[in-house]
Amino acid sequence: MLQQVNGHSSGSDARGEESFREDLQEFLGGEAPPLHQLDDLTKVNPVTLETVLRCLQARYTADTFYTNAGCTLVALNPFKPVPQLYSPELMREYHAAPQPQKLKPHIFTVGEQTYRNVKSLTEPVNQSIIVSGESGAGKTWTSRCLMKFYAVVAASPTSWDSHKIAERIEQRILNSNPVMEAFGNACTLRNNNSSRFGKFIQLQLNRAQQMTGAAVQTYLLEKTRVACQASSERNFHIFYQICKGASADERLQWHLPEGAAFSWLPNPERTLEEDCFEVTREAMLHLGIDTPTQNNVFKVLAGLLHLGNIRFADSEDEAQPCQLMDDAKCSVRTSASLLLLLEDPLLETLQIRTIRAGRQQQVFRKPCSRAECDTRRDCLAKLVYARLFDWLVSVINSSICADPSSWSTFIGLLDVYGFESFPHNSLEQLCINYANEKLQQHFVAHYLRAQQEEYAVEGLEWSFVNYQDNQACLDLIEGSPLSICSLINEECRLNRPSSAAQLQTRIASSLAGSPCLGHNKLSREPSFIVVHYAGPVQYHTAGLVEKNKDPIPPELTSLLQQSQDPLVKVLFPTDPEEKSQEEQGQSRAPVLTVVSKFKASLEQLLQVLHSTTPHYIRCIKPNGQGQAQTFLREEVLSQLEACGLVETIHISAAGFPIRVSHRNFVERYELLRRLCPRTSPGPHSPSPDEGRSEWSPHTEEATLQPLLRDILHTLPALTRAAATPGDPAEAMPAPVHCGRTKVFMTDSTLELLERARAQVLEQCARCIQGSWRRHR
Ligand code: AD9
Ligand code: MG
Repeated sequence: MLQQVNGHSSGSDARGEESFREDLQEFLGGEAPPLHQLDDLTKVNPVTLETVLRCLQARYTADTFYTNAGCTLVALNPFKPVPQLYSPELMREYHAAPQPQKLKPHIFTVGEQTYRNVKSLTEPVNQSIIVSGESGAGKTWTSRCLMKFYAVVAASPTSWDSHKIAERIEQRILNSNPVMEAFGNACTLRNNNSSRFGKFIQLQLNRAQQMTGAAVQTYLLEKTRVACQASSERNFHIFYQICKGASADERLQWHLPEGAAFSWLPNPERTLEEDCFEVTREAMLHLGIDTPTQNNVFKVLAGLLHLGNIRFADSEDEAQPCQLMDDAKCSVRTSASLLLLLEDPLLETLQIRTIRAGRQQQVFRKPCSRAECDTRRDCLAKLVYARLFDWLVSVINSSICADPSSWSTFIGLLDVYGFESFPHNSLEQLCINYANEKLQQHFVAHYLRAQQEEYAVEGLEWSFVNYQDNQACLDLIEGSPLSICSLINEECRLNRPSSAAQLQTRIASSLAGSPCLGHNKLSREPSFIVVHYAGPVQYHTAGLVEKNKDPIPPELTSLLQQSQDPLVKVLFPTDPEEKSQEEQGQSRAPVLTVVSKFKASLEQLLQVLHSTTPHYIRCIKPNGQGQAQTFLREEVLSQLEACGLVETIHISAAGFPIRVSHRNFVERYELLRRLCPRTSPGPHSPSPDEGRSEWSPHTEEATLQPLLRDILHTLPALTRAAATPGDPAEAMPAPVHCGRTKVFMTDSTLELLERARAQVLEQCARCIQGSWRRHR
C-alpha cells in the first residue's frame, strides 16, 4: 500500500522516497512510539503483514514477548527462562492494578481481565481463554502459567497461610498438569514436550471469586503413539519415566531390568526421566492416587512395553497360526504376567481371528497373517492405553471437581493442537484442522462483534457485509447431507472394501461444487485438497476409512475382561447386556466412528465456548529450532497466516484499517480544498478560499470541524476525477467515515487522497518555480 502511494507521488517531488515514507508514517501513526514500544498491532498503521512482522521482530529483539492485536494477545516464545516475567509478585501487580490493560501486554492482563469480567458483571458471565498456535509455540506453557496465576489471585483467603487448603484446591489443580503431561505428552520433532491431546480445563469459581475446583475435558489422544513412533520421536513420557526412575525393587516387580531394550521405547538416551518420575508420582499422590494404585498403573504400562516386544514370523501354511520369533515367547509370558492374563489366551487372541457368519452367527476361527498379528498386538496396547488415560482423567476430575453447589461461574482454558500441514496428512490432521476451522469461525464472529462495537463508540454505522467467512470450508468438511466427513463415515457404515482411489473419486465427484475442494494432479497417491482459512492442505485417502473405523476386534476386549488385575478390571468392566447379546449370537450396537465422536465433542466444546466471553492468545514460535534470540521472519509469517492473524488483518481491511485523528487529517489534507470549489455554493458564491478558515497547529477544536467538513466535501469530486471508464465512481468503496474523534477510511481512499495531495504539491511547486523565474 505504501509503495502504491509512493509510486503516485514519485513524479512530484523534490523530496526523496525516504522522507515521504517517514512523513506518511508519521501522519498515519501520529506521535507513534518506536516499533518495539508499540503495544498493539492494530495501532501499526497501515496494518500490513510487513508492518506487523517488523513490529513483532522489534519487540522480540527488545525481549518483549507479548503484544496485543486487538482482542487477541500475541505471545512469542522466548525459548529461554524469563523467571521475572512469571513471578508471583508480578501476578499480584497485574491483579492489583486499577487498569491492568494499561500495564505492558501480558498473559496476566488477559488473566486478570477475564477474572474481573466474571466478577464485575451483575449477571455472572463465564469466560474462556483460547490458546492456540503451532506445536512448540507455547500453548501448554501459557495455560500452565495462567493456572498458576489463578491459583495465586483466586485462592481462598485462608490458603495464603494455610498450606493445607492450598494443597486441597489450587495445588491439586496444578498437580493435574505434571500427571497429564507425563501420560499425554511426548518428545516430537517439533517439541520436546508436545501435548498429544487437546485439553479444556474449567476453573470453577464461587460467588467470592475463589477457585473451588476444576474440571478437565480432553480431546483426541494420539493413542497410536503407544505402538508406533516416527523416527527421532518418542513414546509418551511416562514409559521412559518408569524405565529410568523405578527403584531396584520396582524393576524386579515390573520386569524392567536396567538396560532392557523395548521396541516401543525409541531414543531412550535422554536422562531427565528419573527426576520427572518422582514429580509424577508426587503429583498423583496429591490427586488421591495412592501408591498401590500407582504401582498398579506402572505395572500395566510395563506389561504394554513387553507386549511391544512380541514378534511373529511369517507362517508358511495359511491354515496355521504365525509362530513367535525366538525371543518373543518370553515377552508373551512377561506381558501376560504383568497384565494378569493367561499366557495362552493372550497369544491365541493375537494369532487367531474369530468370525461370525451366517444366519446362526456361527463362529469361525481364522489364523491371522503376520501383519494382522502385529496390528492386533498394537490395537491391544492402544486400547489399554486409551482407557487408562481416560480413567486417569476421570480420577483427576473426581479429585479436583467442586461440588456443583459450591461454584457459580467458570473460566475455561483451551489448549488445543494448532493447524497442521505435513507432507503426508491423514485423518488426525483432518480432525485437528477441522477443529481449528471451527475455532476460527468462533473467533471471527467474536472479532467482528468487537470491531462493530468500536465503530458504535465512534458513532459509525457499518456492517461487515462483504466479509466472506469460512463457512464454505466447514460445509465441505462437516456439512449435510454430503461432506468429507459424511462420505468417510458412509464408507465405514457400508463396510465394503473400498480403495483409496475410490474414496478420492467419490469425494471429488460428490463435492465438486465446493470452492474449498482442490486436487493435486501431480500427486502419485490418491488425495484431495482442502483450502483451509490458513492455507491449502493435501490429505491422502489411503487408510482414512480404516482409521475412521478404528476397529477393535471384540476378542481383544473379551480377553482384557478376563484379566485378574484390579486396574484392568476397572478399565474393562464386563457389560452383562453385551455379554448376553453375544451369547445369543446378536451383533453389538454399531460403534461410533472417530470422526463422529470428534464432531460430537467439538460441538459440545463450541456450545460451552459460545456461552462464554472469549479471550484469545495466539502463541508464535520465532524459530523451529527452539533457539533464544532468533527471529526467523518466514517462519513467523507462516504462523501468522496459520493462526488467522493475517485473516484478522484482512477482515480489518474489509472495514476501515486507516484511522486518523481529526486534527492529523485536517493538517495533512487541508490543502485539498484548493482543488475543488465548494460543493454547494450559495447565491453569492465566494471564491474558493474566501471565508474559509485556515489550519495552523494552534487551530481550536471548534475551527477544526468546519475545516474537516470542507475537506470531506471535496471527496466526491476527487472520486469522480479518479474514476476511469471501466471503474465508475459509484463502484468505488465508501470513501470516508467521520467518527466522533477519528476519521476512518479504507486504504484505497488513502491512496486517492495521497494522489490528490501529490497533485496539489506538484502544482504549488510549478507555481513557485514560475514566479521564481519571473522574478529573476
Ligand atoms: V504442542 O502443540 O503441545 O507440541 P505447545 O504446547 O504449543 O506445543 P509448549 O507450551 O510445550 O508448546 O512450549 C514448548 C517449549 O517452549 C516449552 O517446553 C518451553 O521450553 C518453551 N516455552 C514456551 N513458552 C515459554 C515461555 N513463556 N518462557 C520460556 C517457554 N520458555
Ligand atoms: Mg502443548
